[in-house]
Amino acid sequence: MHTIRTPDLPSREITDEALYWNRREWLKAAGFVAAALPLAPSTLAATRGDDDELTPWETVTGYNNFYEFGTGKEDPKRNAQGFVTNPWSVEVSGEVKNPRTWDLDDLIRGLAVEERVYRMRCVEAWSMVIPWNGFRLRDLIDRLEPTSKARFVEFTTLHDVRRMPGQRSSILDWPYTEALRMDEAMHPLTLMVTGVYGKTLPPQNGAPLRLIVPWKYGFKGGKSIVRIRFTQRQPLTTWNVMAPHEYGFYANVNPNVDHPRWSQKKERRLGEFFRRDTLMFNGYADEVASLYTGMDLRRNY
Ligand SMILES: Nc1nc2c(c(=O)[nH]1)N[C@H]1C(S)=C(S)[C@@H](COP(=O)(O)O)O[C@H]1N2
Ligand SMILES: [Mo]
Repeated sequence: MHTIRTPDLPSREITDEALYWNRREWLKAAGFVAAALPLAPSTLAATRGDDDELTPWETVTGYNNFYEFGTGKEDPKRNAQGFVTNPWSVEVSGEVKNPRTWDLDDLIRGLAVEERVYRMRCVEAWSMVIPWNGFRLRDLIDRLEPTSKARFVEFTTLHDVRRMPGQRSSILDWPYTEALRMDEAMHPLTLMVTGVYGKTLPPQNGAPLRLIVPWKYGFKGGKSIVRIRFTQRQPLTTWNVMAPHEYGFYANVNPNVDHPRWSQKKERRLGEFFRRDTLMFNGYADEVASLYTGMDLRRNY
């Protein structure tokens, strides 16, 4: 049976970086409108600046944070080779109409898959520009029908020491968890990702299912998700528990609020020499600033 985890198009086999570069030139000329690419039902969302060049595939899939497969940037690529993601179950629990465990393919069947090019900003002050494939989290949430009590949604990564050798170390309190407020989760920019560069998501990037929230630091994007839980109370999240003064629940990209040990004003776009200014909400302020009206972002970092 054909899996629908990634856009299963014949063109995908020939989709490589070069094609993306061409497409980028073409889109520039077309001013992003009518992004009806031959054979591609996806939409290339205009969510990046014109000077944002795509980060090469080798960097996107070779420089990763995924402590379950080691703490070095090159560890996940090596140690996640052969990580089996089929079959894959996702438990949906908490404040939801029908709590149950889903087969991933059933869970996401028929949800509209798109391509979105997002700027990614790690709390470590490096950044990339990545063409993700995925569907809006809000579409999945609509399918799951949370109850009126659901105010947050939590994502839990697989905990399996045999398959994730990094979990032999107690560097983090496994399993890795992340969470969003419901309005953040329902925002149209919030993506559940199943692919990158038009290909199935490699394990080092969080296969088969991971979260991407482009206006937040990268650590909010939990990988290899096995549980989605809706809650009334704000869930505990891995980095926040680990180092509460350094990593908050919100983790919005904010050049005005430094990490206690380093500045967040600038970032190094991988592949570039000069550092860039980091933008408020990673450049997505027009779309997301209203989510935080009235909140003190120095306290809610
Ligand atoms: N389960 C899990 N998810 C994780 C991490 C992790 O260590 N474990 N690292 C986070 C951090 S800090 C970043 S910057 C992004 C990196 O995603 P990428 O390697 O696909 O670029 O994944 C996030 N998701
Ligand atoms: Mo990160």
